[in-house]
Amino acid sequence: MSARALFAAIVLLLLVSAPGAAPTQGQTPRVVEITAERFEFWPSEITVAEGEAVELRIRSDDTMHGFRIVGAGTNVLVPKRGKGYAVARFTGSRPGRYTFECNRMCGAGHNFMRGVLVVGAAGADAP
Ligand SMILES: [Cu+2]
Repeated sequence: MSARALFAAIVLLLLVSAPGAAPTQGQTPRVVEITAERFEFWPSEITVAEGEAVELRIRSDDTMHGFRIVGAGTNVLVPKRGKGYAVARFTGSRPGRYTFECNRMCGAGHNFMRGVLVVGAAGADAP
């Protein structure tokens, strides 16, 4: 292996392994405020561009709730009203629909308390 090829391999390794060292397009995450209230999230549909990073700030308007993005490994506890908010970060790595839901029993309508993160393809405006 030539020195140049070795160097290229090392650079590639560094690029691949550095966690969060190169945020997409170098932007800070867009902040999205979400309100949780029996038995819904508002807004219940959030559009994220492909590759875009968002910081979700979830505030409760009543009791404690949970916030889980299905399949994304995101799971936070939303404190009750007046006690601040929960923060969840999400990056729209690939286009699709990602369901989020309350995962802390909060009453009769708990199972219906959900919403969706819609990741649109780059350059396309989601409806
Ligand atoms: Cu709930």
